[in-house]
Amino acid sequence: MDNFPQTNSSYPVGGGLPVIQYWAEKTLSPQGLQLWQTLNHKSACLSCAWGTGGQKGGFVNEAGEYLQRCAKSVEAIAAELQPGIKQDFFSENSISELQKLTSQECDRLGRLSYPLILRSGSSYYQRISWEEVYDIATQAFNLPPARIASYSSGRSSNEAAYLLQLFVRSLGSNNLADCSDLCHAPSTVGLKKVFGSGTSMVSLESLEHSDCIVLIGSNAPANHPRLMNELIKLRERSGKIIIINPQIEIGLVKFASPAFPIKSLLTGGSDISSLYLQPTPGSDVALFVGLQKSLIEQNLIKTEYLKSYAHDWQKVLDYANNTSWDDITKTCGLSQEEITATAYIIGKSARVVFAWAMGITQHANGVDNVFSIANTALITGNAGKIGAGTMPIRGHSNVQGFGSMGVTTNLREEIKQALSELLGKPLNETPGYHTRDLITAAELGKIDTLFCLGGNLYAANPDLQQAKQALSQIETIFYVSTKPNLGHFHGLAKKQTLILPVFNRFENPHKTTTESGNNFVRLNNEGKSHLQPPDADLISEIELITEIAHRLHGKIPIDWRKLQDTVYVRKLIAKTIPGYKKIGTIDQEKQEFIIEGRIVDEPKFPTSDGKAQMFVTPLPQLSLPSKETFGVTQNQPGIVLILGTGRSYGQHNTVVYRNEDKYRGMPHRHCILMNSLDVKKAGFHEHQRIKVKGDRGELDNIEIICGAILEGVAFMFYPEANILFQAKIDPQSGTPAYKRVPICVYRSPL
Ligand SMILES: Nc1nc2c(c(=O)[nH]1)N[C@H]1C(S)=C(S)[C@@H](COP(=O)(O)OP(=O)(O)OC[C@H]3O[C@@H](n4cnc5c(=O)[nH]c(N)nc54)[C@H](O)[C@@H]3O)O[C@H]1N2
Ligand SMILES: Nc1nc2c(c(=O)[nH]1)N[C@H]1C(S)=C(S)[C@@H](COP(=O)(O)OP(=O)(O)OC[C@H]3O[C@@H](n4cnc5c(=O)[nH]c(N)nc54)[C@H](O)[C@@H]3O)O[C@H]1N2
Ligand code: SF4
Ligand SMILES: [Mo]
Repeated sequence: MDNFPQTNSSYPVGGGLPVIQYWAEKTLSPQGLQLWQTLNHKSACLSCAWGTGGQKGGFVNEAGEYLQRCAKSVEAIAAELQPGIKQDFFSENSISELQKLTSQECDRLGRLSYPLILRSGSSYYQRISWEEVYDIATQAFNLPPARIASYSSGRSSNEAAYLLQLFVRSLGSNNLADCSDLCHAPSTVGLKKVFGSGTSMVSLESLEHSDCIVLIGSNAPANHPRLMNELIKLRERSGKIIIINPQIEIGLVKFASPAFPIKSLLTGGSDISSLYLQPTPGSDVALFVGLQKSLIEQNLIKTEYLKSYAHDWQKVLDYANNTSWDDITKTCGLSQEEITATAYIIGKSARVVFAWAMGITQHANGVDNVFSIANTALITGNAGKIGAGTMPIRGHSNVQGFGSMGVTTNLREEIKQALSELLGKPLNETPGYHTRDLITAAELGKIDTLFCLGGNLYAANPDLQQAKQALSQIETIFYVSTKPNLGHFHGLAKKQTLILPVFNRFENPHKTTTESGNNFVRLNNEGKSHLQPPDADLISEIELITEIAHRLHGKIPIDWRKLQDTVYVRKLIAKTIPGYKKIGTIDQEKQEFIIEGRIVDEPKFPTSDGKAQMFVTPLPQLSLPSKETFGVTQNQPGIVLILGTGRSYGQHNTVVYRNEDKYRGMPHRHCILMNSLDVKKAGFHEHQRIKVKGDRGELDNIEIICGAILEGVAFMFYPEANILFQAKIDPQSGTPAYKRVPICVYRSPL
């Protein structure tokens, strides 16, 4: 039943040669020695949340397996090891010059190494001292709590995250927007409702016992490369891999991993997909309801399990039974036969893991997508046993830690209680702004001070024009960062914009911790930066947050300066964060650990009565606007398509490292990947330059590339594509539908 789709990529397998070339180039470069030292530093990989490194050494995962760092990790470290930006750079380049830089050019300026300010009326960022920064901060945070907000990205440590939320909450604000609002919020919201915990219930060890993985809306070869080793091992033990993705990602068909060098050399890589399904973007609920219907029809459901361990399962089964095959197949574009064959594999497998990423969450019905996956896991008895369960594949290397530490607008009751005891007062009950609400509030002039702990709030949002306008209504913005990005030059505040340089994970003068997507907490050793005084003047994130807090509150209700020693922060975390008790002794014992209560290997879930709660997931009503809606006439060459935006193989989120994407055959950033039938239908040809229009903006001179993508669907890179559209927002999670954007690809009349 293996089906191996074909692609037009110049690389017939994912991974392989380009990855090895990149390793060789980087590690043999003049920077090579430093790179090797950093790779061996005892700290977690900076890049993705799969998690590698820590106390066992830079190349080891939590199972103790060696050779676990991928080229993405090298890419991230190499960028951090760049020299500091020269003293005179900012006095020689005005803001309008800086605004001409691309994402890649911003990153290549080098490391930020001294504090900068851009005052209204001035055209230049100027160096200032930390004393001046603290003076400005003391004034900027001395305002009504509703007018203060933070945004964060998941690269910083648990300790910094904990202090950030403690500081913001101590001011009386709950406005803790986070990049996870744009990312896995639907997984957190959905899984919490179903199973009582918003994270993966599968550990790496448990994953190694699975005999079937359903991988949905994830481009793991690019974004979580070491997950590919688990997929290869699963195929080697005769397990099945079902891929659900409208686009054929070459590395999901065949992948050459450096962890399996002989196999890669002899066979050119390992087979990944046993079955590759290409549903219409945004239709996964229909596919999963179809799978449920077919499982019922094939008598492959576990009724006794449902009776014992789940609520409302009958409603879910009734809904699947009563939904017609016609509605299901028309919505998702897959045939009944394909769905039946897939249901058979799932139903006959002993231990199935359902894993997903942005193809599931970044939709107007992202939470429903997650519910429909969880329902399918439950009706086949695949939740609450070793080798099975639900596994959201998280993004940034510590994004999950940020959530655990309480950087969220949906704070768990236990944490709320513990924090109010710590702060000696009840927490403010006014709901906080998540990222999209923050943009709206800022646009309405409701925010005066914004503290960004990492990230790129400007370029990560849909509708860049709106983001820029919204940020320009804020009086003061602090960008706490390691390297310059588009946001620093386009997301400017009304009165003053500050860029504050900080050490990264392997440079901090104290130990920190991070949490992987598999719920494993790693300890990061102290390090040293290559950026040294007098040119460089960086501090740690911990020092920055605690010093501002100290200037505002002194020792009330806690001694903020004492918290500059992260041992004390860990003591507070151990006391106030559920499942994190072991962090209290990690300094003495160096014992990294799996967070208590997260891995579920018996069908007793962390809900109030131990049972899972199932939810009916209505089929989405999917439609596309006409050409005329975009102002393009019927007789003009062009076509309306569903655009999915995402990452190339050479970028980390809004930061571009390399222009080309060899695996998809896209030679630069200004390409659109289309199905060749659509290209023909529209009256175009491959490599033609066309216009792409969304509901908010237009990009011109975009090159058409034909690729293995479903008919009617197109793919472009973010953040550039964020100029085009105002995304729909999932009402249950606040996450934008970046993966289903109506666009018109057209050409002006000659
Ligand atoms: N190297 C590198 N690593 C990264 C990142 C990076 O930028 N670079 N970013 C990190 C972060 S923050 C995140 S969140 C993750 C992102 O990791 P991914 O989620 O893997 O990244 P995306 O590029 O958003 O790709 C999502 C996949 O979903 C598919 N898809 C699109 N629409 C649909 C749909 O409707 N249904 C289904 N089933 N599939 C769909 C797309 O074709 C694509 O293959 O990676 C993390 N790791
Ligand atoms: N169209 C479209 N838009 C999207 C997405 C999509 O798929 N399509 N994906 C969304 C997703 S999943 C996410 S997570 C967001 C990403 O949104 P963000 O997390 O906001 O953006 P990043 O590009 O990861 O942020 C990069 C910056 O972080 C800073 N940084 C790096 N390391 C550190 C550190 O250790 N400390 C500090 N303080 N700063 C550091 C650097 O200055 C770097 O420039 O984008 C979202 N936007
Ligand atoms: S898979 Fe992720 S965590 Fe592991 S080395 Fe690669 S980027 Fe780092
Ligand atoms: Mo993300």
